Amino acid sequence: MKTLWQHCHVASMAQGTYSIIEDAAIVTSGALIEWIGPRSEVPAGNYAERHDLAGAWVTPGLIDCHSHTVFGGNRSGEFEQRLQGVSYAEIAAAGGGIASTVRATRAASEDELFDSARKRLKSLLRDGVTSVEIKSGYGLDLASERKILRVIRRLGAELPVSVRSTCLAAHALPPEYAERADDYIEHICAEMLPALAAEGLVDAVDAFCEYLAFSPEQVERVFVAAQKLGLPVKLHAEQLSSLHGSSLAARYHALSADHLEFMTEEDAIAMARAGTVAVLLPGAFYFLRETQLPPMEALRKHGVKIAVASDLNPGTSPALSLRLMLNMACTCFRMTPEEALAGVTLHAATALGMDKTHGSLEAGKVADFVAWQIDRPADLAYWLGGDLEKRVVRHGVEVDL
Ligand code: DI6
Ligand code: FE
Repeated sequence: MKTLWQHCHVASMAQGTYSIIEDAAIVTSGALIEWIGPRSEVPAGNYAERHDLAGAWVTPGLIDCHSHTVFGGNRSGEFEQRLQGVSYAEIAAAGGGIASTVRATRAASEDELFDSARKRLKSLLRDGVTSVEIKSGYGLDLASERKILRVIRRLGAELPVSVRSTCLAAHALPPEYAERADDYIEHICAEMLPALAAEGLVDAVDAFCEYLAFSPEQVERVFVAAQKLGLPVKLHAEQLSSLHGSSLAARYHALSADHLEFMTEEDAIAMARAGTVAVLLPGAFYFLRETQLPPMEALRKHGVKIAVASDLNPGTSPALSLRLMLNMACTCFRMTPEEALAGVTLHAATALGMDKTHGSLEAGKVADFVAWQIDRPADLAYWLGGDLEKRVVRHGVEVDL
């Protein structure tokens, strides 16, 4: 069934630039874009449906390529503590931080986790998100990681969004393994990853490379195990210190290295060579009041693709709007609105290994797009959150938000 969408302008984001088509039209056939171009050149045809987009600006559906949407509890109490001057590291050392979310997540039922995550995910969807990556990592034992990953799969099955699931078992050291980080890494590699992968619950494998999490040597063992299972890797790297996790990620041809405030120019060169995407997370930067900026000039100079994501998590980025992250990427990191939009469309798709089918509006790609009632594409990064008037189309069908 062919559908014609017209009376719009398009920022197709092909090649990661606006690639504007004024007075455009889009022909979809089932879930795919069959044709896109100036309205004056629309192929003649028998269209089953015609939609008037009322002068909207059409962009690809937004892609949030880094989130921890599934967790128990929340940490607004720690937010208050931090405002009294207690640091994130001090809270973590006192048993709070990730450990407190792990306790709440282990205690929650699968249905409870689903219900709370569903609400957060719906908030992202109402902001124009049509694809999202969600990580496990608040379970830290086989049964609890499985529970989270099953919830992630269920979110993708029940909500109008394409969901990629990432196993982040190497997020933090669970209490049962206190002082035995190497044993926990061994458990991840020998038991958890093979079991979870065999159950079809894992699309990629992530780890947290940081002095308060896992060393580059430990991360490398996780990468080797992931690659044996044929799973792509990604990494939380250089968020709080410079351990060159991003260079390690590049050596393993990681899809992405994420955070990166403390990365060096050498890391950027390695990532550019490997095609590893730099995923910047301005919500965490803002929420932690970080002052070290990611090296934007080095990333640009060496041609590293830059994505932007919510990092939606209870500790460092309780971000329920991806568009707000666009504004923060521009305001905090001095990205241009065009770079930021590429960061939540084409480059985000690359960070998830789905750029052949998603992330830009081109014939042959999946028909995931948003028709925004805005004056210019830069408006998406300009307004601070809020609910912009829009129509969302996923797989060629209008979504009811
Ligand atoms: N980096 C982060 O910012 C989050 N995880 C990570 O590896 C923090 C997660 C949390 O504090 O709950
Ligand atoms: Fe994260």
